[in-house]
Amino acid sequence: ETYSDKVKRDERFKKLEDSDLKFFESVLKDKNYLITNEDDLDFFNEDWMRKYKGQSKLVLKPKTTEQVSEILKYCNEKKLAVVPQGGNTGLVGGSNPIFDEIILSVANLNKIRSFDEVSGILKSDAGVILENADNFLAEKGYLFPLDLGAKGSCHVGGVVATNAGGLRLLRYGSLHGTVLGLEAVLPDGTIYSSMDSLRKDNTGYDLKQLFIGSEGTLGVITGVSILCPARPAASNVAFLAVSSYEAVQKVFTGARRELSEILSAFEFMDGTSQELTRRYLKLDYPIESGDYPYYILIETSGSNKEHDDEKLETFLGNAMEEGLVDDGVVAQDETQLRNLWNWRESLPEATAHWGGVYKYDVSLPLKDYYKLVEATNQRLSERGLIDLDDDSKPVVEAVGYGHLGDGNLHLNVAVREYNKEVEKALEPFVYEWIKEHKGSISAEHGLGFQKKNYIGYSKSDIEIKMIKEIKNHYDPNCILNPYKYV
Ligand code: FAD
Ligand code: 2HG
Ligand code: ZN
Repeated sequence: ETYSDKVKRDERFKKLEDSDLKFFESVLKDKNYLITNEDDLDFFNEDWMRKYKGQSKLVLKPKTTEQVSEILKYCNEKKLAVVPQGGNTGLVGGSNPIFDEIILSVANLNKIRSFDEVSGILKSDAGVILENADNFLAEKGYLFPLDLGAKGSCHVGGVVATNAGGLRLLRYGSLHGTVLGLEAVLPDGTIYSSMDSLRKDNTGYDLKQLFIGSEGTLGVITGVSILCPARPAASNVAFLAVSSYEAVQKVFTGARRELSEILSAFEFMDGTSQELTRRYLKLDYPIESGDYPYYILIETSGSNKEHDDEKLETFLGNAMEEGLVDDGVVAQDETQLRNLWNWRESLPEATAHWGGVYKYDVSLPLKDYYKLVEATNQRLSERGLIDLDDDSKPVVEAVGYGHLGDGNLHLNVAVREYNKEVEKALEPFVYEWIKEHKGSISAEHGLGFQKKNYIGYSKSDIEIKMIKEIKNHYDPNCILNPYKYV
């Protein structure tokens, strides 16, 4: 994408000069912590989907919170725009510059600070990779209360900045509940810290909440304190084929009732998302009889394998008997369990590798959850834009999957190339449809650059005004992540 038709560079921002580079070198004390080489800059300028690309000439990789503070203070005084970046796995173009903003990567803030084995409180630098944090916790018998397909690259700070939801929100809740404290640097260099907060603390405004989901627009998160649950000793995964959306909803209510406290994930996938995954991974369907309109992945996590197995068996037996589930597999060992999760976690790649993808990350009341995929397919068919096997059509497939247990659908329109006609067919149609059905235009990925003009579909004028007031108070020069949703 080019941005010239969407947004203009704000000329209040200063352009980078040699004197600025000299200052940053003096702060970071090592040339390796500044990236200025064109080839190396590419990774930071471009997003995971290769959809958004900026032209930053500088990446800064500080090692300490104090260095972040010195950098921001200077940028604020000089009016140099800055994009905070974590693992760069965000899906809304929020982590990349639009023009020549400086990229402030927290990747070198990568130490676990402490872990309390009694309370389960983990204190970590923001740049620790999620999977590394979870592996550290695994050794102590604990679990990071969030898991997602990008765990090998995304950061603890990045997921907090986006308020990512992921695969087990159903069980462990949102980061708004599990994050106990944060350390963040404000645009003027002030270091805010609530890292020592305990589980309960009703002493005025809960300021950390402002940063959770702020998408790098209010401050740079440098530390996270988070409450971690005990790692479940027993896990089960079942992969089920279902013939109607009506039955999917019944399986969900049944799972909540019968699996109750051991239910830890309830993931939905439509048949066409499976077909794209099959073609992408070049593997057979997990369920040999293949080709059903809907699939569900259910995970249980508990402390007693026998008890969990029995509960799951009874639940699945009942669902089969009632004709809700047509076929299914239950992982028999750790490898099969991992394979079923890998299949599910490959969906974002499977929809993105055809040339491009339009992603819509939506919250909807469950009764309307899948209707959006049907309405989108109908619209693209009416316009003659879609065909799985005809390479002359721009759209490969419009598929739906997501965290049904949280009412979160991922509508993915896989395209052979980014195409204005397809974009016009999709937007604002999708956003209008969501608003009409009382949904949210972003359940978990945020607004970033992609949805900057659409916030009004999910927030009222008063809410938008309050958001702008907070932004203007803490970042009056608007140096942090400009051109994005605020
Ligand atoms: P980045 O992509 O680098 O940044 C994301 C945003 O946060 C940007 O606006 C950036 O400016 C800001 N930011 C990053 N770090 C900081 C910081 N330290 N301080 C201030 N601002 C910061 N999301 C879900 O919610 N659920 C999923 O299940 C899920 N699965 C995914 C699967 C795949 C394969 C991929 C590629 C992405 C997935 N995502 C999912 C998207 C999700 O937003 C990111 O993976 C994650 O939240 C971003 O973390 P990150 O460290 O890569 O942040
Ligand atoms: C997931 O649930 C992620 O896998 C990505 O949130 C969703 O690809 C998407 O649209
Ligand atoms: Zn998701």
